[in-house]
Amino acid sequence: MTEEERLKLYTSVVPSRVQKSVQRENFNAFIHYGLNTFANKEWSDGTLSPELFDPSDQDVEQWVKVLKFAGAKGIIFTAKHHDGFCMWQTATTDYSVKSSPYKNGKGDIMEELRAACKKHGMKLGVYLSPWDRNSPFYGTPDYDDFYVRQLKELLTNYGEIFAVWLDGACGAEADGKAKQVYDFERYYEVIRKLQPKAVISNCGPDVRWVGNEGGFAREGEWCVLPKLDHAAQNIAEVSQQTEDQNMKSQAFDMMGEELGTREMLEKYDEFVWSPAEVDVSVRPGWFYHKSQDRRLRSVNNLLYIYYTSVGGNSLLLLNVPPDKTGRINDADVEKLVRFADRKNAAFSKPVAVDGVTAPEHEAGNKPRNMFRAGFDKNSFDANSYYTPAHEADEYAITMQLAKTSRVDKVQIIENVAFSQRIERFRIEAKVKGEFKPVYYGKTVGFNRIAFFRPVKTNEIRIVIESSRLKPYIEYIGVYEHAKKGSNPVPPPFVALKKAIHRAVNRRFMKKNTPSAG
Ligand code: FUL
Repeated sequence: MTEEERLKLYTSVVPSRVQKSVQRENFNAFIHYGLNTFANKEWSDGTLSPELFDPSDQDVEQWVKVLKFAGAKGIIFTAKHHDGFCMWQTATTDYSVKSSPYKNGKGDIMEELRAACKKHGMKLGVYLSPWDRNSPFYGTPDYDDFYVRQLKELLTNYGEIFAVWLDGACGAEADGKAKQVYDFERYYEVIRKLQPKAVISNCGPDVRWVGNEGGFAREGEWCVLPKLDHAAQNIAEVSQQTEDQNMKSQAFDMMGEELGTREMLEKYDEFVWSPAEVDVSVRPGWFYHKSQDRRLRSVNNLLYIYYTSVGGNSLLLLNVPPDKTGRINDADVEKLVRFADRKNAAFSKPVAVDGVTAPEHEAGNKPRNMFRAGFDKNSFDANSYYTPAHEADEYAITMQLAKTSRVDKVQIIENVAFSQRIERFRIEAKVKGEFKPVYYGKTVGFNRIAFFRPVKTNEIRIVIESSRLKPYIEYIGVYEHAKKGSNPVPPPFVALKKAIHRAVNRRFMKKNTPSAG
């Protein structure tokens, strides 16, 4: 295949309908809540008494209000974590809220959440851990039936579900149980049938785990990736079991710096659309622990995670765990409110663009389309965009601002109905009659927030230095510096932490690579 044929192949890969729906609203909240909360545990072993589940002031509506204020569009709830304790009225096991003192065994947190989400216009998703440390079926051929029964209850009785999050963690061997081989294909089928609009995340075909739980998004993030086994992607141990998969994991390193580059794609012939999701907790743990009340992420850190994930062609799934009262703790509420205030302020001063010059456009798809008034970042409009008439080595788009402003952010959105194309770009600002670079970027995709030190200017130029065939751009937003601190500074040690991640990963790969012969 020629290079051009390959580029045509890559750019023929586009998001599915369900994938588009989460990419437009790409900030969701994660809720880890269950028996662990009451036992001060992260991974309890399935033997804790249901009696422990006894929140003193259960208020699901408070969760929804706080998370909505923070800007989340959906909530993914741990209906069942690894301990097997079910937070809904299930017929599949007694290890559930039914056996707890909460509302005399009549409570159903999933149902309460459904009602609260509906009331406040929040989307609801479920996390149903495949690993179950309580189920007597675990490790036997009957487990899949049991799991599917649970899935069916959750996907039938609680209204529209926007995401099903399949966790890959599994420590069954440590429990002395046989390793369960999950029939993921069967789970996918059930989900597609019962909730056709839901995305299947993590160990699923629609949304890919970014590869770490530390809030690190990649600087260059691609959605077009080689077609690989989704189920294996997150289960490090499982994906290392067979030689075949081992080969794949070497080339396809989940923690690696950049996936989906031309060099990488060259080795493959089949490709899929696979957006990354950054899942991270506001606290050190996924569940609430009182001892961590003073160890929450800083507002700057939360903002940095937001800018680099939501603004880095990734989804963000931010975990906020309720405490033993059944409410989100004041410490977390305060943090989220400050985070939301800073984020809202940061985007409160869009700068109007008066004139734009760009390479000659394809008929109908003029540069003005990128700046149309009233653009709603959350609604997908595949029919309005700018694209040049011809292929070129470089594409420069120059914007004359309505007034000289202190600019500190530019947002760019590619029209992903034409796939993801931009590989490298820079942003320049005209200062004293000359263009000076203020930002160098790699990918754009469904959202790029380019942030930099404020620069006083009346003209901004975006130079696309490399693209997979010509770019299709749906939106460009220029923002004025709103107030001090509205842009985050990279948290300390970010480079060091990334280097550690890479080293750990290299060691892991080395250890798990079968020696020749
Ligand atoms: C991991 C789990 O083991 C953690 O407890 C948490 O649920 C996290 C989101 O995924 O695999």
